[in-house]
Amino acid sequence: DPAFGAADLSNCEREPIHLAASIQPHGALLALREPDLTILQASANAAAFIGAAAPLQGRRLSAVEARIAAALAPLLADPLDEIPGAFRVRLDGMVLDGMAHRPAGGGLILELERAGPDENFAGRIEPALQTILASYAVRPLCDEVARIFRGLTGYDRVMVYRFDEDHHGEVFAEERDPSLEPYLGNRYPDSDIPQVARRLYIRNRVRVVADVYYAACPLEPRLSPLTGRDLDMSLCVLRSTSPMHIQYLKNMGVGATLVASIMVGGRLWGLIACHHDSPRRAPFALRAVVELLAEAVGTRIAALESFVQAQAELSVRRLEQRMIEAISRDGDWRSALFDNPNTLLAPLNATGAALLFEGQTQTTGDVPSTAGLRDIGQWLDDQPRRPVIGTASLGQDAPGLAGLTAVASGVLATPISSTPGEYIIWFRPEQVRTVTWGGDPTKPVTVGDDPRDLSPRRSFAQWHQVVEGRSEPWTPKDLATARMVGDTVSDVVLQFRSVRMLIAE
Ligand code: BLA
Repeated sequence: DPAFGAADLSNCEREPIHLAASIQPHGALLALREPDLTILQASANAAAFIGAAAPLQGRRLSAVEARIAAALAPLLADPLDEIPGAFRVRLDGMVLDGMAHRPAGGGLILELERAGPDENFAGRIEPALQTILASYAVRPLCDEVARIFRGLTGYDRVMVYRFDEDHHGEVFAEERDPSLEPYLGNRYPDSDIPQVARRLYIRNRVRVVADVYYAACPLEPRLSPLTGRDLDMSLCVLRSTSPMHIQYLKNMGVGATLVASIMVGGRLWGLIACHHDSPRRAPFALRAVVELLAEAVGTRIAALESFVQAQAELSVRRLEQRMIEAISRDGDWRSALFDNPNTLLAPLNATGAALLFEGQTQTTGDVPSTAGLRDIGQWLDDQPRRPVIGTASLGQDAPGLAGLTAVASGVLATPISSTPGEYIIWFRPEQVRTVTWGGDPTKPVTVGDDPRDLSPRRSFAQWHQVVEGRSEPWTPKDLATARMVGDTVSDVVLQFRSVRMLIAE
């Protein structure tokens, strides 16, 4: 694996970003031995930062700066493993925020930053929370979040960046200074945020780059005397950011960032990314508010998503009722599926749907030709029989059907009887057809492997390559809804067939 800072485009997925061995220089870091709080490692700027004589290594914190040791002492009874403890301390002519936690590998990490101006955030939290918790759908919620965070943080661009089932990202909401190029709606490949970073962001929910042009300040000595290895900086707020990502930000013209994780049901749903065009610090108090609000956003999204699922269930129940009514009224259930295009399309967020039944096809929305539908029916019959069969890349799974991918890259089918060839099928188009780039699309970008080219423009082009021939992925909820429709229609078909038999006798 590459060492920190030595990754290139081929192996950045495995860069150990938590072993940075250096910090951003707007604060200072001390690694201490417990219980005597002897300083084992210090960032190269630490002595100057707290106004103490160098070297600090080998001395006790209480001897170096008794006021810091006294402020830290009450926290030491806490576990400080996943949740750092915080304190404030007044030294000669400055106020510092301190954060302490116990990293894997032992010892105690103490980070110090200058406290922010005495901003009173309390009055901002309550209305923000109310807006977040009262929002009625995910999109308006995210629009509000971008607005709230821009007002709260003062950064000049705030994006809600949302991940899909395949971990690709989309700028889902944005609030920005009018002079900036919009990124709203743009899509980026999963490789822009390596898995190692995503795993880290589940534990460490708020990150800051105070000045993209910083010179990293090394830990001295580099290796922890406790373990003989690099210090695990996963939970450090001053952790030096991967140079890969820094290059990306520089190419984007960004001067500073503040990013919070949005967690929904234990997974990383997305990020709230705040960018500023010049250096900008996010002091502890602001980060604490950001973390709280991001938590509320995740909670609200979880509630709204289960609400959407409940609505889908309700609409399938209604559909069942309408099919039964249609049988008694028209002697057929099919009209209930097709009298309104939304009946089939909306619950699955599909652009087309088809019913293959007793050798006939009925459709709504954008679907392949009748011949294409029959070929898809044949292909479905050849698959192992399952309650739902889905693909987001038909052309890849069924090369013979590659000609259909413009409207049907995404196919989701559910059998509606035990007879082969009888399905309800939903379609989604190739997603690159549905997404446009906010910049100048006439200037093509070649995706080479030079990290100096990293930028949203390049990544958007890369995303195009990655998702060519693919639709928006079907989510587990889509599969569940499709299955529910399939089960319901199967029941109705059974009843319909036995009623018809009775009448025929
Ligand atoms: C991290 N890359 C990130 C983060 C974002 C992006 C949001 C998280 C930063 C954080 O949470 O603090 C990507 N930022 C974007 C995108 C937009 C944006 C897409 O504003 C679009 C508007 N990055 C690459 C490539 C590699 C890479 C190709 O683009 C590797 C080969 C690496 N990105 C990379 C790494 C991190 C990262 C290593 C982790 C940075 C860290 O926390 O140290």
